[in-house]
Amino acid sequence: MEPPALSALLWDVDGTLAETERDGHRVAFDEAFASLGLPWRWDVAHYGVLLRITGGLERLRADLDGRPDAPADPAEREALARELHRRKNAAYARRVAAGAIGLRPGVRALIDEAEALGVRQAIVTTTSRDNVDALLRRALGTGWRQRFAAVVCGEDVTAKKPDPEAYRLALSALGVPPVAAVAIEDAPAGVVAACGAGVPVIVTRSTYFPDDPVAGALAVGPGLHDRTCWVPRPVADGPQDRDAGIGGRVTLDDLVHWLAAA
Ligand code: XBP
Repeated sequence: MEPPALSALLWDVDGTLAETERDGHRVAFDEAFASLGLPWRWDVAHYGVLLRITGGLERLRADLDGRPDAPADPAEREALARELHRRKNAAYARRVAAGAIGLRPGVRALIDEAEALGVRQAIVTTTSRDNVDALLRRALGTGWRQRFAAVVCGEDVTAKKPDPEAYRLALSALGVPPVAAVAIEDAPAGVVAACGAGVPVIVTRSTYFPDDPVAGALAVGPGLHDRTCWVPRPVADGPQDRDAGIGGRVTLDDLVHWLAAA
């Protein structure tokens, strides 16, 4: 039987391309609070709870709603949330440009392999466009945008993940049916979004979502750099690229086999 065609890879950003949350966005939110003289800080554990809300602005709104020392007037509270978010994104971009956050191991190799084999790629994220640009400019160089056929960000959608809108937009920009694509995600909201658009999805576990239920995923594993511990197991040993683990890295072939098995 012919293996299923894989025409597109759809990449989530935060947690999947890079571990951006704990030492990137979280710290940048704290910088934004401090820059306005606010005493609020989001520690590592509290940020994990807040991360269940997708979108940094939405996260700020939810936090401010529960703070007795936040402005009571809704318009004032909204203006403060927007100013904090603007400052947070600027602080995040500075951190990333300074080299604080790199791609997760195995990511670069799969991007390169997909490109070499003519598999089109898209970014599908609920984060802001400037944050994606800061991260990928630093990781892939100034020409990073040419490597992706579509880049769907938080500004492009009316509803963020877990809503499937971002995935639907990417599919229509690429002109591929959902079953010819594979999404790579780390968080339950992203898996729900991909599944909602009918896109098969694999999960690379991340710091903040180490064992959350991800029903409907094709395969789940610790990262793209190491084929050991994936469920289901990849078929054969993978290539030993520079940053690969002992079992070799996850390849496009693995994705095709997982698709076929589904
Ligand atoms: C992750 C998010 C984002 C970031 C913060 O998106 O939910 O909100 O945490 O970025 P994804 P912004 O996993 O889809 O990449 O402040 O720009 O929203």
